[in-house]
Amino acid sequence: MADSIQERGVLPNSLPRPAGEKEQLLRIWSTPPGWRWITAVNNTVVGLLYLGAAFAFFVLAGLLALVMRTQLAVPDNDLVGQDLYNQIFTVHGTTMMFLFAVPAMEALGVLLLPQMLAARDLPFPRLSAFAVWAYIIGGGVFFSTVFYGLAPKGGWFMYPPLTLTEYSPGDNADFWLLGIGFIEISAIAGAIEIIVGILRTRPPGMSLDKLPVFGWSMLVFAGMIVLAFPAVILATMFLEIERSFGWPFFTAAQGGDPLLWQHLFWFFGHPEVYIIFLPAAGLVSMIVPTMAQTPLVGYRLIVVALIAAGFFSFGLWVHHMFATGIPALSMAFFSAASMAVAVPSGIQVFSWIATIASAKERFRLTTPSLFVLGMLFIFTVGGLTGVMVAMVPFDWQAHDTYFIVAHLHYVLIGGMVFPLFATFYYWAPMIGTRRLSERLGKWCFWLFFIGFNVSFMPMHVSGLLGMPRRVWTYSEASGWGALNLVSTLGAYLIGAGVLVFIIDLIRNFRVGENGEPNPWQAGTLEWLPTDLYSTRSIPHVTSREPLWMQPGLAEEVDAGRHYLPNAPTGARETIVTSVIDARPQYVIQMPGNGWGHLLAAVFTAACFLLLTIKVVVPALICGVLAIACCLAWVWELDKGPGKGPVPIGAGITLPVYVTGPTGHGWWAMVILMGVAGSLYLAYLFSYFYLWTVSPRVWPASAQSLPDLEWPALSASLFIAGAALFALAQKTLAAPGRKPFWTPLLIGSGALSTAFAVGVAIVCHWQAGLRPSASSYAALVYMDGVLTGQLVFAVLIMSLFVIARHFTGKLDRVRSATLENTNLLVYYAAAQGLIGLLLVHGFPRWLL
Ligand code: HEM
Ligand SMILES: [Cu+2]
Repeated sequence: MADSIQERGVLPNSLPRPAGEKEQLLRIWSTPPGWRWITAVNNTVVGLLYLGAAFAFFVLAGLLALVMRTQLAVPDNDLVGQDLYNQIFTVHGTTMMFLFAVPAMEALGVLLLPQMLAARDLPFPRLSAFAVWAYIIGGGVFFSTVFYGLAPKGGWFMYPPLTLTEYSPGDNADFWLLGIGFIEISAIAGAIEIIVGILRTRPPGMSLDKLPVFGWSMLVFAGMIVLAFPAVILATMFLEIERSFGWPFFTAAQGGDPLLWQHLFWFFGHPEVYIIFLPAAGLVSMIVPTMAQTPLVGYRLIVVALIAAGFFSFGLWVHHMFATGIPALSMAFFSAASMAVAVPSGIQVFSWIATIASAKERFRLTTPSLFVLGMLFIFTVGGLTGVMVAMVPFDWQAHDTYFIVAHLHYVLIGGMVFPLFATFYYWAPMIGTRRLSERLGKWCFWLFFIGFNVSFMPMHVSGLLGMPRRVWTYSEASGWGALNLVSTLGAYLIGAGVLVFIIDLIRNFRVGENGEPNPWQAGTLEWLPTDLYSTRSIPHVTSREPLWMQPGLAEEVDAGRHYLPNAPTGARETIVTSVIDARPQYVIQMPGNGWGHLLAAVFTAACFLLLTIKVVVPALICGVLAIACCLAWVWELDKGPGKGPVPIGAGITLPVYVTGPTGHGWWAMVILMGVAGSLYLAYLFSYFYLWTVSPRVWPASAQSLPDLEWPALSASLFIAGAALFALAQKTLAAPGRKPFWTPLLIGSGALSTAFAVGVAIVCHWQAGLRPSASSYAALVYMDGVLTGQLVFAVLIMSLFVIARHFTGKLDRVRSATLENTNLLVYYAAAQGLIGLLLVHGFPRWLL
């Protein structure tokens, strides 16, 4: 199709564009003036806010790092006491990992992807705006706990039993648990937006094979978030429930196991490192070709390496547990696997070097290039120490010493912070009117690079000399004083480098209309001339570097000569294309600015934070308000087919409303089910894991279990519920008609599903099982909790769909809302049935 459009000479469209078109686009996509910009949902505004917030958290956590380094500069220092030091390193680590690194990458996704895909926006702008506000509010409150002595002290990985109520009384640990659980939900919301955006809003012609590498890396990134974050969400649920209600998941005396936390945490925590690193690698793969003015060497190999690294990183979590006394065989396996994962990273490093070597003229040593080269050096050193600690005997030596602190900062700062600074310098002219200063940029780089090595290189040595991590002070006699002083001086050099960057930013960066459209002569679409509406028209893409291969494209696009040069429905919209080969499928109508998502974020954050300090009733009120705001916001989403098919240029006419598997909403729902599914898999893992650890608390005979009639009843109710919803879908009539049995079927389906969960829980209570009795009992009730929360969502969505029925917004054509509800119902029923099989069948059928 790509060629035929060009051959037919349809694009670029040579007819003059009608007057006023551009003004209309500007009006539709405008951001409200003054302080009301906070209601904006446009990715350009929200993405910048997101990135700004993430960077602010980097600076804040960096200041805490300086406090730590100052404390450690000389032996026997008493600048901060032990308790405060514990809070500071916990908040530093947690903020860097959860409030800076992951959000910064999501922010770049929200900010850069629409431009790289020449989409007017990603498909769920309000969802991203919601996620951003939730993160800013929740993160801000979490960070501020360090000023009130309320901050957690258990380290960023919060190992129990240290973090159980016995050893961590007070609310400090709860702030970590609820704060982080909540921020992860916002990360997942962002990941859904990114996946659907990359798969469905690419410009016509940009088949997956032509997707910019950053797009690929974000796809892997978001997919990994969907798979990995639920494990830690489940772990935080376990720990919070154990702290609040005493269900023993981690207390060994009652059949729990602190190692369960470690498994769940590192099943997330190891991939987390790649979640942070892979998008950064994607960014480097965009910058290097531009600076070398030549296509990336081995595009396909890089894509395979990204996917492979993402995939294998899930198999490596146990290497964080070599010192816990796990079986030797599994140590051998995970040790080998950990060394093997160096291969995909190596492929990427070699491909960048090859690209630099094959530069047409000379590789341009700009500030972004310097940061990329700095990254190559630092990250490689971190990778080498990584291979060292992947070896079990060495790990036993170095575990929990400053060697690990050095290693992890080499990997994280080399792998992520340097690419991020390269990104700032490289993409600033795309967003603002000016480039950042090359002169100040070089100062920033050298201060940062030298400071980093001065600070962290000596930590390898102090670690090997035995200095443990997470100590607030050490004695003169240890002989670590000189090394620590050097480390501290280095840290201040880093601080100076960051300061230079901030000064540069203030002096040279202005947000607004584009100045130089393509200052680095890059080949990808984000360097097309843009405005608030993104590009003036959406180009037809025929190569991986369209700006290099399709001369004149920028002018054509800016003159409105490609797709969708106007706003045919009079509102925000963009083209949705097919997943593999990006054929235009329909025009998506997108929401504009509004308050709903913002208030929803405020109330959600308030609900979680009030729960943390156990102010239950106001928390519940905020919860209800949050749900109400969400409903008000989604009410407008299903706009219906009212506007009819519209022409988008090149003789193509597209519908503005689709349902079923073509629709973007359906995709989001399916990914959400993936999230729920990985959460449940983590639960299944926990169930069998604790059974193998402490079979003694598992029932010894079928007598202590409820009779089989109960699960049978529950199962039939689940099945009936799903069937009633399926039937309701069938009763949908032609527009304008409202058959009375539709709401009846939906309502009874929802009740049936709710009773199913109720029966499953009640029968255990009847049989005398109490959740705080043993880890077995706690897990049984946990199944009810997990399916129960899905059913809670089903109940709310059912009321919503019924309301739509009565207001005439639900019929055979306009059925997306019910369709999505049904997907959730089917999923909930399936999970419910698996749960019944698990808790009633196992270990009954083994007895
Ligand atoms: C910018 C300069 C930075 C400096 C000077 C610095 C310094 C430190 C120091 C001294 C510790 C050790 C605390 C202890 O064990 O007593 C630490 C821990 C840590 N840092 Fe950094 N850091 C920096 C940046 C980062 C970045 C960018 C990240 C992640 C993206 C990060 C993640 C962590 C983590 C996860 C820990 C472990 C916390 C724990 O043990 O619970 N740091 N940092
Ligand atoms: Cu790891």
